[in-house]
Amino acid sequence: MATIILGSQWGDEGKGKLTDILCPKAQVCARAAGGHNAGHSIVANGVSYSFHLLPSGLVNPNCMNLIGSGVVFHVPSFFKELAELEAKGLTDVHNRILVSDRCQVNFDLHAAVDGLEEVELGERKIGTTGRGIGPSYSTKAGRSGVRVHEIFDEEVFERKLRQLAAGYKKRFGDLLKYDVEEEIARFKEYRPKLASYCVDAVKYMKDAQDRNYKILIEGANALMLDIDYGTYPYVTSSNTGLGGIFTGLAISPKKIDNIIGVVKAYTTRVGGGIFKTEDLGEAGTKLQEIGREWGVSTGRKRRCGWLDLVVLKYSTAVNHYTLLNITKLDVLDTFPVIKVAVAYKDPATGEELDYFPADLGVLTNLEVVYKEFEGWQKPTTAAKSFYDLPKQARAYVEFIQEFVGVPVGWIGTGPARDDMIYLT
Ligand code: 2SA
Ligand code: GDP
Ligand code: MG
Repeated sequence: MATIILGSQWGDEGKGKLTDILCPKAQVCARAAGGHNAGHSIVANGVSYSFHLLPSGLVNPNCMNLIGSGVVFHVPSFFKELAELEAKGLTDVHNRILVSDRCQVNFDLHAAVDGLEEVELGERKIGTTGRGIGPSYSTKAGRSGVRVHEIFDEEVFERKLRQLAAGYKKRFGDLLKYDVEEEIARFKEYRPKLASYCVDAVKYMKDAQDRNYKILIEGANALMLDIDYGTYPYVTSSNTGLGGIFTGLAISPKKIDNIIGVVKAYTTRVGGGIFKTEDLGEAGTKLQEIGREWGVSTGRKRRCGWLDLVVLKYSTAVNHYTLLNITKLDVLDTFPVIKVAVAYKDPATGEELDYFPADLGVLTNLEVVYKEFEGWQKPTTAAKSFYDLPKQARAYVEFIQEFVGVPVGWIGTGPARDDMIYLT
């Protein structure tokens, strides 16, 4: 059977931590989409780990890890991250990681183009991570990309990469600071080192399912950054929602036992784009500081604001969560009043909108309707069960659960592995 973990908001909800917690029950932990733009943090046995391209299941010594076909694969980051994990004492990571040979290769060329496209957008820039994610998925969709298996056909590989670089050179001219021959030379070193990690992931996943392995699928980014369902164009370039899991991993829908939506108890967003509940005042600053809201990959400050239940309901309608993990409840511990968005209102007519519209221009002019909760103003980190939580905190969690219509299975009360209340 397979369990899917998905970000329900704009990312950084704490997917990595839940993946690490559920991993001991799994034989395989797999990523389906995104690339090294992801940033998943785990704090286990006093050690902090950051995952970008690699699945978080690598912390668990008994779990195989797979980078699925839907991921855009940046080879230097792959080796760098493995080396960093080794340096932290995870010495066997090389034996527990596999890469689909159908992955698209994310070249340094793509990162250079990412930067130039952001410059072209000027004030309307997306605020990407600069990791070449958009250009990698663009070349994939444009059918000019290079797949991992092609790395091993030197002639084809070099021809295709030169062609790709020449195309971008035509578009950007001297603005493109990129030397294709240097990148080709680097791949001469990677090629022999990479071979042993590559697998036919369709075959691998079929065998794993035939053997009834427990598979844990770690979503990257989050639904509101999905290329089809997110706040387009301020999104990433993959399907970060449920759909991307199936295209990226060849998993049987019949094998899915749970789809877990990870929900931060407030909201954060990195980069540009609409964020109706963003708080640019004192509350936002306090959430940012207490929640330590800085990007794991780029170190950028995350924008902060209140939980938006209209977003969460929308996210549930797309991803069909069967369970929720509310995270970072402890960050709200000192707030006297906690606000939650329950609808949007047209200030001219008073009409309320209780769904998330496709046309974000419509949303821009609407006001947020908040429900206010009394804060609990007590620490929650030591709570071991739901009933250890202050009654105001329980009311907050129960309201979310009822509003969205999905049971809460876990509540995060701190960054460490042990700071989690189990309700399942
Ligand atoms: P991209 O680089 O093309 O995927 O950027 C497009 C948008 O997607 C957002 N995005 C993210 N948002 C939150 N967290 C992400 N991962 C890192 C983290 C981010 C970091 O965990 O902290 O370190 O800055 C992530 N990756 C992409 C991005 O901000 C753009 O809005
Ligand atoms: P992901 O991208 O969804 O895996 O989330 P990130 O790792 O980017 O960001 C979540 C951050 O919050 C990390 O620094 C985690 O260690 C931390 N974190 C996760 N759960 C909790 C929690 O319940 N409480 C607190 N205080 N921190 C948490
Ligand atoms: Mg993150």
